[in-house]
Amino acid sequence: MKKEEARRIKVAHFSDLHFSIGNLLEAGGCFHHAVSVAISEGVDVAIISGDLTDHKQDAHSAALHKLMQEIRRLADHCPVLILQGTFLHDYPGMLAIYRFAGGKYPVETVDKIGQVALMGTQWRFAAPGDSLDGVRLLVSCVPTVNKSDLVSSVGVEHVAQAMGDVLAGLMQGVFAPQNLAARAAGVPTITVGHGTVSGSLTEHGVPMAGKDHEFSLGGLYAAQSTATMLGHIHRHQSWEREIERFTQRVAYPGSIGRFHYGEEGKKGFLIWSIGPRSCDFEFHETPARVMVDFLFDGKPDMDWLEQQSASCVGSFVRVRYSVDAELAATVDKQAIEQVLAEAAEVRIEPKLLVSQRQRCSGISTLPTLAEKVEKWCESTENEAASVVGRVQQLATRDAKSIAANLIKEIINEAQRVSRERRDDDGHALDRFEGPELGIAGGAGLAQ
Ligand SMILES: [Mn+2]
Repeated sequence: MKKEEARRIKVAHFSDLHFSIGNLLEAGGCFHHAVSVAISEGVDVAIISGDLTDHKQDAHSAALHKLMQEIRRLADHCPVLILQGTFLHDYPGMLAIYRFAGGKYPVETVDKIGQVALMGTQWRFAAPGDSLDGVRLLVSCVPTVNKSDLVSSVGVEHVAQAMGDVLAGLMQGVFAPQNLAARAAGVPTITVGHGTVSGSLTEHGVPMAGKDHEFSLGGLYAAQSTATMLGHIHRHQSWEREIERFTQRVAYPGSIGRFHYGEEGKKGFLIWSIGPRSCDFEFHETPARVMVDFLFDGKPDMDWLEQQSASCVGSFVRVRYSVDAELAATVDKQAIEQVLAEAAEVRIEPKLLVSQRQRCSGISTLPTLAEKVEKWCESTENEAASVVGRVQQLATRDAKSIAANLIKEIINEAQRVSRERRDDDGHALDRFEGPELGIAGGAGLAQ
């Protein structure tokens, strides 16, 4: 047990920083806070599991400058390991520049599958079967894998499945033997990956079902590392398994800040404590912005919005509503902004419902209303015989006489049906009269 305690290592795990000019305040503030906490907690190592930037950044971008400053602060405190995230975010080749952040300790970047060992305070790439002498920590890395490499070998239709199989095979076949050796030698082990675990939940609460994802929990556990640190999904979540006093944990810290409306849950990062046979982590919340979503089915209810305004001070508020296109102009967007004037941002997103119209060519050239209605009936599959008559009634008679006429029609129809049944069945349906239809007083209206 003493040996286990002696070999424990404290690791800060950050992910999905998404630095960009648009995200600068959020990413900058949250990551600065996280780095400060990690330093004051005295972590031995820092790992960033991908998506450091939101997209390709110019070398002189203020966002990249701020990110490099924070990596430098980390590297002045401990060794740093950075994993390739989604290519759209960590643009191919961008990772290499983080090594030049400077600092007392090395910053290593990994964009290929493989293992990295921490010797003292230096990172070394490790091959299967390498000696574990002097190794403080063994990290198996599964960065974003280029799917196009797989397409050529297995064909497009098998790529999704093949990806999972290839990675699971890799973890079990290549990483596991070295991790088991490390466990026997008392060396803590980590797997770092960027991708989706089947069955995980997105930040919007959507379960990622199916098998076309990079990772399965079983595949990750099969790597036999103690801690599995993941990036890609922006919602914090974790899993654990204990077999024969060997505890494995898998966790996403989630994104460092809140970058989109509708993202649920707290934002933060993890500080792990990892031994050769067990691990644990603590979630540390970052001061991510508060984003509020209001959704109206129809025009926004201004009185209700006014009641909410006090709780929206300093928040990012999105107001969404769906109205008929004809009514769009009647929604006063300025009034919404005024009601929520103390919010940090108000985003108004109308959804216009466009009514479906069917063309009825030639209708405008017909001389009389009756003919127009008849044409309309044809193209909308209505019964012209009854509709045209009704339209003529509308034009020539008053409401009371139209109603009386209708009631008379209904009674006549009911009596006709009743007579027919009597003829058919040979006996009377004695209660099938006017009053049964709820129009007892109707006769009084008849002319
Ligand atoms: Mn991401």
